[in-house]
Amino acid sequence: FRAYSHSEIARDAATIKNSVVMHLTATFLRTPASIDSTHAYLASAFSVRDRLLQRWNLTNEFHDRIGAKRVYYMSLEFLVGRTFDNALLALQLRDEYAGVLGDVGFRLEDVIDEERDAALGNGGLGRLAACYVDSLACMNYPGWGYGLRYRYGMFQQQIINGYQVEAPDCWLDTPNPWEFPRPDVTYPVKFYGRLEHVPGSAHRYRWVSDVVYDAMAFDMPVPGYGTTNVGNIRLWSCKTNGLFDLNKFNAGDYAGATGGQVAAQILTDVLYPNDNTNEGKELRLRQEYLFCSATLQDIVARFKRTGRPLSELPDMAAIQLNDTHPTLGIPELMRILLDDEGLEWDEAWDITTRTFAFTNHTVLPEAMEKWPVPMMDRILPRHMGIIYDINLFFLQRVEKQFPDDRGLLRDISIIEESSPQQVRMAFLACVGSHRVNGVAAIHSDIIKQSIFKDFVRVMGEDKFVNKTNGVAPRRWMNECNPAMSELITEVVGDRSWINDLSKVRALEARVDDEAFRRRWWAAKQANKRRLADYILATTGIRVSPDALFDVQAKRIHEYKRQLMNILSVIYRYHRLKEMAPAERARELPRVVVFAGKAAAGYWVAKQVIKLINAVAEVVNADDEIGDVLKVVFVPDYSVTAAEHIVPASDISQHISTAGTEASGTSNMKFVLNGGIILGTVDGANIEIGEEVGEEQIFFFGCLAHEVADFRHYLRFHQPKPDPALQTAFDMIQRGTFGDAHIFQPLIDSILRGGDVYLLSVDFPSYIEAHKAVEEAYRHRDDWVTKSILSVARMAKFSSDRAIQEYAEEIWNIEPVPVVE
Ligand code: 26W
Repeated sequence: FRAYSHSEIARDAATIKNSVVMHLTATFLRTPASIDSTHAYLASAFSVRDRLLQRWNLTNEFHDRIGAKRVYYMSLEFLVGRTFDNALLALQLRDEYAGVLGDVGFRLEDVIDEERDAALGNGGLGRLAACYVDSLACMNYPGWGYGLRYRYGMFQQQIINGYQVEAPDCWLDTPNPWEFPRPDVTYPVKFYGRLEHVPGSAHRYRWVSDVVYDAMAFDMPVPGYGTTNVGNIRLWSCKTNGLFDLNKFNAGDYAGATGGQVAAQILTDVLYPNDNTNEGKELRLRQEYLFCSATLQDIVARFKRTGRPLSELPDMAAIQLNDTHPTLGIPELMRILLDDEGLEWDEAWDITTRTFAFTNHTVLPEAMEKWPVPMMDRILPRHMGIIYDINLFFLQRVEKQFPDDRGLLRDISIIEESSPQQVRMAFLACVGSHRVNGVAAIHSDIIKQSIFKDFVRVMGEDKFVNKTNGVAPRRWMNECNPAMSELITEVVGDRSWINDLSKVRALEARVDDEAFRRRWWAAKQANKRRLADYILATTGIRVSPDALFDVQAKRIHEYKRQLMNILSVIYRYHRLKEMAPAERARELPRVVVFAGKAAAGYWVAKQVIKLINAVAEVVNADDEIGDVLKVVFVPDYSVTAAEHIVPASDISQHISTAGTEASGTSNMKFVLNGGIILGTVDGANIEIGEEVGEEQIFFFGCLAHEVADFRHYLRFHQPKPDPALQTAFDMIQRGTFGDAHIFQPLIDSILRGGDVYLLSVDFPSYIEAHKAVEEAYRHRDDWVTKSILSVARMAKFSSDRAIQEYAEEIWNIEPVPVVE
């Protein structure tokens, strides 16, 4: 028993080898003679998982024993990626496993490549959730993530004939060593039905329904680097053991017999692949409710085991809502407290608002979640009633504060008076939380002036705070960039910087050390060669590692302006074609890398992918151009792909229209890996510029406060493209990249669609900024200085800093290192 109840982990080669062979034979029915790469991975992963388990139990028993307050990070998305390498590094077992695997003829890198990403997220919001649980674990904060265990994660992107084609991500077809099924942790979740008022009570109802699904827990351990602490993400899967209809089966209706089960399983079958667009689909609402109900039942059950009175729930639990997607947690907690626990409204509401806090991640109007009242009333009649009451009491309060302001009541109401009426989830989240935060300084200001303007008047400014995003240095430096990490470790003197990023400041002292600078450059070159290999393997395109690597990797969206990027590439191609060969030979060779997925139903975004691939095909085949310009679309962008791409960039583009990108997090990752940003004055770019210094970042474009006027002007006037932009249009329209008419809608979005994202406005300064980048890159010495100084000054953007701010200013929780 002792082996599984203490934090010490066996590290000697013999014990590791034994445990790997044990899993190979006993878990996978293979022998050392019949081992392949897949089973080398599975057996090693299971052996590492045993070691994690041991600490998982210690951690959670310890937190229970000391009665620690926990934070629960509720998110419909956790974009974790791979776990094996991350766990090896966290447990400091990487060399040991490399040795054992080497003995049986496998390279650790190849074995690592056998793992499939856990791609349970779309992009920024989902990856942020994964970085945050990583930080919680590393910093010894008691806390769990809660989410859904989708059977199909983010779709796989294939590029066929230049177009994106989606294929399902069947990530669970192979055994998943990183989850623990918990059939004993299963909760019933109701849908539809009717209400019965409980006589003699004011706010108590019985909700009667035949449609009851089961949500079953799966736990994913989150390895804490260099600490005993192991975090957890608890994911719910929907099942329905009760719903197999034996009567129908006996009558020969086999499809009917399993119909109920199928209807339930659908709830956790797929991740909605939308980033920033709310589709308003009924299945999504049911998904969200299944998630919220199971999570709140679990949190309340755990709290009740402490024996404390419910009034103390906010002293034991803080719940963070990752955008509005889990907002039904608010009326669900109210339902539990009122109907199941018999509390009075005021006490239940006080407990609820002191428990919840809410993060907003976007200001795009099309992303705002709204649910039609009739739909909500049908699926969740009790919650609709609770929301009406929440709104009633809230509006009564507003009315008292601002008598006779009908406009204000209409604008601030949780129920939008449209037909049909809609529940505004952001407003519900705001009313039901004690703190609302944005994810970068500019974004937190913007939400106070736009979507939550009226709430600032009513509830005061202090409720609205900023928590600038951060990223985990474990994955986004130490794991993905070993070459640079070794250099940092050497300068710092040890590996302590991985859990305390403030230590990277020490790099500044080495910025003039010639030998060090050469090794810094060499590390970047090595990463570029590795990416060049990856590009060759995934696209068949050969690129030179000596070129400038210019990267834009993120979801494809009009506001992120990949279109502006590819139009500038077209213009560059035109200029190169106009040059004499001798002049062309003096140009700075450049590899322009794109990567990213478009939502399956987002037609314009998919046309942009087609345009990028069409341009790539022509440019890359042009012998006159050769290595001076290469264009690459790396397919199937993922966390793992990012781990190849991010460390290899010289310049990365974060070029959203000012005021549209809430924060961005890949901007932080690229700079933490010694890359320089070409970006707009938007999101976290601004704070990155403040930290690293204006010399180290290339800004261009209009400012957020200028956007409204430009948009207004462009609603009534056709934009006048500058000569460079016109040149790019002309080339497309001449058919240089194939059928011109398929790209005309993209041009029209600028010329006839009001140019909502202001490409025509920013294009000239964008081209100028590219020239400045080129000029700077030619001065290699200055460039290396920029790169080193940037990394040295990026400590703020560790997710550890972000989590500490949340812990101290919102959650009121403390780190508690596990003591045996
Ligand atoms: C309901 C449909 C839907 C799905 C996802 C709406 C909105 C979303 C997310 C909020 C989109 C998202 O990932 N937002 C990104 O969040 C990151 C983490 O805070 C920010 O860095 C990005 O700027 C923001 O776009």
